[in-house]
Amino acid sequence: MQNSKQAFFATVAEKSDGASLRGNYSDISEDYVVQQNWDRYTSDEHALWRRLYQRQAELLPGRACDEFIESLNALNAADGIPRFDTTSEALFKATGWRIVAVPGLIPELVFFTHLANRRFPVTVWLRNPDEFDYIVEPDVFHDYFGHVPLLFNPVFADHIQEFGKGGLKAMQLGGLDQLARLYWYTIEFGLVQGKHGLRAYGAGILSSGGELRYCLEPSSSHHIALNVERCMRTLYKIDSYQETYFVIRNFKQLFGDTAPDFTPLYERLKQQQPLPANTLLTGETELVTP
Ligand code: HBI
Ligand code: FE
Repeated sequence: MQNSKQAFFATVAEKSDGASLRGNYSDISEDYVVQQNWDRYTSDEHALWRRLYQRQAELLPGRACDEFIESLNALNAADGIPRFDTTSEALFKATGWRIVAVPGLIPELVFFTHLANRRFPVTVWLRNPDEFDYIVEPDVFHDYFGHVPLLFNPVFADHIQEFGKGGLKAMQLGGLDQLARLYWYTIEFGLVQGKHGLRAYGAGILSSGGELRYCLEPSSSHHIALNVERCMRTLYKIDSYQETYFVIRNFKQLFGDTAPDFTPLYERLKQQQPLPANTLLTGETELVTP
């Protein structure tokens, strides 16, 4: 599955018209930034946003980390698709980040360059009603509801910028596959130790009705402490719940663990077979027991 994801992004890079993707990539600029055109959203789209928001908001207590819930509430984004420029003003004051509107998935190089410059790409289109429970490509609900709130947290915001810089480096070192796994298992599907138990901080979980329930329940999925090298070896599937969840103690750990130069790590990983998504290695302790 990992290669199909890589091929998928390579397709975006090759076909700049992005014909295979939902968004409108015609006459796209170098940085893939477009206008949000907020006035073009229909009342049906705002109503669908409200339904998506309401469904997730009811699930957050006891499942999402405190930092996410606090930031989300401050965004007042429940009533309809938010205006990115209004959010950007508040976000810039909080942590120096801005939102940039994009037509959908964009090539790695462009994506990481935005992150390295404290610009978070947010897709402008909203899913169809029949995609209420699952969507393959990130839409505005996944990107805004899932990713934007934690950009108000200073430690997390610094981490995402470092991640962007790390992505550019990984592309030079041939470590993109490994770094994409780290991104997947932390920024998209990561869990953190909360005061009262494990909590979700990954955007892919927080924007998913099903996985936000599933990820904390005892199941056949593993819940193990994050080890960056182990995580970078672990394959993932893009169309099912995670078979392994990696758990951090706090955002400082995430920032600290990803600060070192990964060059030697990429070299070691190139010599090793990737691990299937459902691997549990000897010595690894399950943090959620049935
Ligand atoms: N483009 N718009 C957008 N959003 C993403 O999350 C994204 C992307 N392009 C590349 C990419 N993610 C991956 O390289 C990362 O998930 C590692
Ligand atoms: Fe995402």
